[in-house]
Amino acid sequence: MRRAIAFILVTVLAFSVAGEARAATVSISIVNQFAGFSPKTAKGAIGTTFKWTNNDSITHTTTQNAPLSLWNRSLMSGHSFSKTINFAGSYPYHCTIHKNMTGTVKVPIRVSPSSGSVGASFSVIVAAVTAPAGMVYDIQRRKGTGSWTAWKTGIKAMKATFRPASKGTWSFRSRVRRTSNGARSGWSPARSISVK
Ligand SMILES: [Cu+2]
Repeated sequence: MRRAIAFILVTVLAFSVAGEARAATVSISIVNQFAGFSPKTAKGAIGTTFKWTNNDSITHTTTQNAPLSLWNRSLMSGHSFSKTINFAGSYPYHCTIHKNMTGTVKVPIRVSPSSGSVGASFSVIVAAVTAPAGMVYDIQRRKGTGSWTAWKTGIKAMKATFRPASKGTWSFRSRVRRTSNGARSGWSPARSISVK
């Protein structure tokens, strides 16, 4: 019974987290070919919709870098394009017309709760959805300021459970990867938990 209640609580929490994130929109202005994108680095939680608006008088594109190539849209003056990013990661993009115009969208991993005891369960949330066909998630972790090591590689689930066996600070980061060609996002901004 306690286990069932815990499961329901975790499920409700996971859905509320995803729902919250999905509602958010982060706006990015395409200023001009010299000033580029503003902000140059945009950050939003898993499920955030990033919205580019071309505020210049000429056409620009927002094009996620190959080989991952998650989006590519040409925008005439005054037009907008929205893209919801459901996976934690770091996504460099550019304008194909003006090579100096570059930007990055950053989506941090999410860990919950932020602190707890040895043996407790922590949720490590990497996405708002099960990985689409042909895509997987990789998660790395590190203890304290140690080196990053692979923890979960090639998973489809949107989250994983971590049960620390020792005290200290544990950090996590993740990315999305296309299995057919190995194309991948950069690592997400990391998040940490404190194990007491
Ligand atoms: Cu441009």
